[in-house]
Amino acid sequence: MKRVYLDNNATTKVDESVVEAMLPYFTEMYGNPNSLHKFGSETHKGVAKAIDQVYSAINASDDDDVVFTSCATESNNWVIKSVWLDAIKNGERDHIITTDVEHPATLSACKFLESEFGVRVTYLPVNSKGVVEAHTVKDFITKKTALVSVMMANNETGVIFPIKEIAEVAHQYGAMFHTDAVQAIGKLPVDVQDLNVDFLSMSAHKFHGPKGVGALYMKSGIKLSPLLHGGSQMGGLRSGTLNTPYIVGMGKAIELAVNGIPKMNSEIRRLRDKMEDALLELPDTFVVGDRDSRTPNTILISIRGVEGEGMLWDLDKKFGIAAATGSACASEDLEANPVLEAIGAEADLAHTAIRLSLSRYTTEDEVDYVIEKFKEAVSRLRAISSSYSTVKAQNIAKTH
Ligand code: 7TS
Repeated sequence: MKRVYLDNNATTKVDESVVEAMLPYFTEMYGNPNSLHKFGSETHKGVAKAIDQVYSAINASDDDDVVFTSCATESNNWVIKSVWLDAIKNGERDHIITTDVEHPATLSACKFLESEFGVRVTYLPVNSKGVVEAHTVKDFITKKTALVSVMMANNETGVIFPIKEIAEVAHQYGAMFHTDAVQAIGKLPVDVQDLNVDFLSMSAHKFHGPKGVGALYMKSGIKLSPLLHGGSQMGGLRSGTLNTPYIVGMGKAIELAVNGIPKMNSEIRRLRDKMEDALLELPDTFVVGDRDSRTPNTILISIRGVEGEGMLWDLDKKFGIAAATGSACASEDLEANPVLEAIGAEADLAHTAIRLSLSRYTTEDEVDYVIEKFKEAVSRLRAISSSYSTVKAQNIAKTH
């Protein structure tokens, strides 16, 4: 069976040249990059190159810090928990602002601080276009706000948030600003100096790098309490022997990802739009967020009258298509999904929200195949659900 992978917002395949760059660091150049001998200095060079690649990908200045972590979950947790330690527990402020559509890596850390330490957290809703606007942040921020954490692009919808404006609002009130840029790297230009963010999280496996390595950017002059105390690696901020092959892989991957942005915004955007236009020909469907305000690779399409799990099952098992649904279908679940709730999906009808996320490797042939099979799956599932409704209605009529 043909197989098409359209779940690139969950993870991506590792680029072959990234694997190539990593391989020697497992077997030939295995010295500890902090050792003083030649084995150490040659791996140290690989790490230094990766650091340069990350700095230049996000236009960090030489005085800023970029610390390699194991993933964005770690980077987000580090910021939120250290801000609590530094500015809330040992400081004057007691409030965090975030949005209710952040990844659980942010939301769960905030909820932990709320329940364990009584931190006040405001979870801002998205508007009908799936965006949190800067004026909404302004309505809730006070001089007691320690941190504003708003993602750069949403993983479910691809909707891009106005983080430059939000960072400005945060700074007007003396709060720090963090952005989870996991879904932005390789899809949008990310310039930390222009955006004026204090912290920025990323994860290599979202842009064709390996799993198990990420980074946290910290603006110069802003210091967080160390995440790991130990042998003083990474400037003492995150001790532990460096994961050299993965760091080298992340460096190569981010360089390729940034070079790939023009392709993402031309060819991949065209394929995404072609697929979106074709799928919207299905009656009772809509896509969340304006096309031009989304990352060029993402579609979250809501389909009335189809059950989400069934749709994913059909796509995967019958047609070999990998898609995702972070969002749910039945009314109880619908209420729990802030994205669908905000755009006003009716809670009394079954809605499926299927996420299709392309990568820079997605081809026209794959998109054509998905268009055809997606429509087939929706028609089949709608037919099943309407014949089920008819039988149910007949049975109810018989009992009266
Ligand atoms: N932040 C965002 C915005 C994400 O999309 C994800 C992963 C993470 C953080 C966590 O990244 P990790 O590397 O630490 O795991 N998002 C998804 C997704 O949308 N479906 O699967 C994983």
